[in-house]
Amino acid sequence: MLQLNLHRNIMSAAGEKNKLINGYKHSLYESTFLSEEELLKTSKQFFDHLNKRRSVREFSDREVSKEAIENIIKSASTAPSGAHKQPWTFCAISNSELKSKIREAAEVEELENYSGRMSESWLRDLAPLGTTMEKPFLEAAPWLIVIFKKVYEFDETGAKHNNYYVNESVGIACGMLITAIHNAGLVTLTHTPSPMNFLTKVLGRPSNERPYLLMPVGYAKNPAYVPDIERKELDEISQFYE
Ligand code: IYR
Repeated sequence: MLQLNLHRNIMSAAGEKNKLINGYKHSLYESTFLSEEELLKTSKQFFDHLNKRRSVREFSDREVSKEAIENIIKSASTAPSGAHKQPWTFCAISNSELKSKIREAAEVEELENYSGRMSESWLRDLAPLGTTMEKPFLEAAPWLIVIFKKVYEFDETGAKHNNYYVNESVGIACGMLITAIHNAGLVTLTHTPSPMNFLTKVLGRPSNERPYLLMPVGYAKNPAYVPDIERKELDEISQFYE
């Protein structure tokens, strides 16, 4: 079997659209080869663009179309995942009643968090960001996206199969979601009401899904203010081994 496939690989000359590798169909990767000049230009432009992203807590009531949200979710779902299981569900909510229910339940948990569950040093660390137990953005933003991680899947017989590297996979997808939101000229913040099991209930999610993050999405209020904070310098966040 293996030999046969090796033979096939040799037979399929470089550049063919499709070929079998170990018996599995593979297709040609369409790579973009940039000149060094283009590489530096595009990587710098992308950094400058992403460096403008901020977590914004004040939203405009301007609507955002469902189609834009769909494109953003599709972008996030291009993320790599353990064994390509894509262990995520993005729940997009524009329904006002549901948003109010979510706000109400989130604030119940946040009241506990801010009045005892979080340590003094945690509260001190959050003080410059101005976060409180009040979460008006959960009603003000036109959309809430709640990301669920799928810890396991059911097969056709109903048997459970665990997914792999679920936190890593969903974390990467959320990073890409944030990037897509920013790229669309919209804003978000990562809201982590804790514990957030109430989201499973409010949204009627199945037993194999666990809430992972909640992101309000919309246009920033005009004007909106964000904390005056700095990002770490390259030499603080990287180490090169050449
Ligand atoms: N989950 C709370 C507290 C909170 C925690 C961290 I770490 C933040 O960076 C911001 C907030 C909240 O969402 O308010």
